[in-house]
Amino acid sequence: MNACNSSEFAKSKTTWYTVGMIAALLLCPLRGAAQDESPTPVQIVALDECDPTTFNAPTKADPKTNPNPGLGPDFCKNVTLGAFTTLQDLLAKAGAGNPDPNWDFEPDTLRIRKGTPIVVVDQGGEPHTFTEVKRFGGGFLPPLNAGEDTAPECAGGFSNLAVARTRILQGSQLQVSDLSKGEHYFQCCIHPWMRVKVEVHEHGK
Ligand SMILES: [Cu+2]
Repeated sequence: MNACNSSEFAKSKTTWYTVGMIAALLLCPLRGAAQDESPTPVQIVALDECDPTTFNAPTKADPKTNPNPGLGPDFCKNVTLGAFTTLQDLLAKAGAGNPDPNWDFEPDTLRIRKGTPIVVVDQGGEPHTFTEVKRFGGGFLPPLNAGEDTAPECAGGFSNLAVARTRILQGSQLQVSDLSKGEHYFQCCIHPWMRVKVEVHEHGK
């Protein structure tokens, strides 16, 4: 009787042990897969308050009908709630070295683990670029540079494929992945005071 019970107990124990092992084998790969999942991207937003009326005026000046030429139709989408900056004010402020702070990337500094993608979303009304530069500098439109030299990475504007690739249109986004460990500098090649420093550190630290 005792032997029988002991045998039953051992059998039961073995069964549960087996079930446990199978469960562990099933669960372990899942845990492993979960750990290997790509990290959640972090977001940067591009903001501006472009005034559709002055930005979208025809590019060709006409003293009578178009004294303040703009950048052409549909350049600026109406996204702000009346807090517009006219094209003329934007140019005047930037030219004086006092650029409009409402043209901005947020946050200004980002600390991420290596492997974390960055998604830059243009929530402003006009196009921007998110271009990596070795050192912050001017953009490709000298009137907006306040005398600062154009950063070499911005040279040529959108005729430079490398710059065009970093363009972000209104309502769209750009993903930046695989940044190496260390500090990275990004700026808008149109509005060069829009700047972000990204610090990439090793996984687990
Ligand atoms: Cu910009």
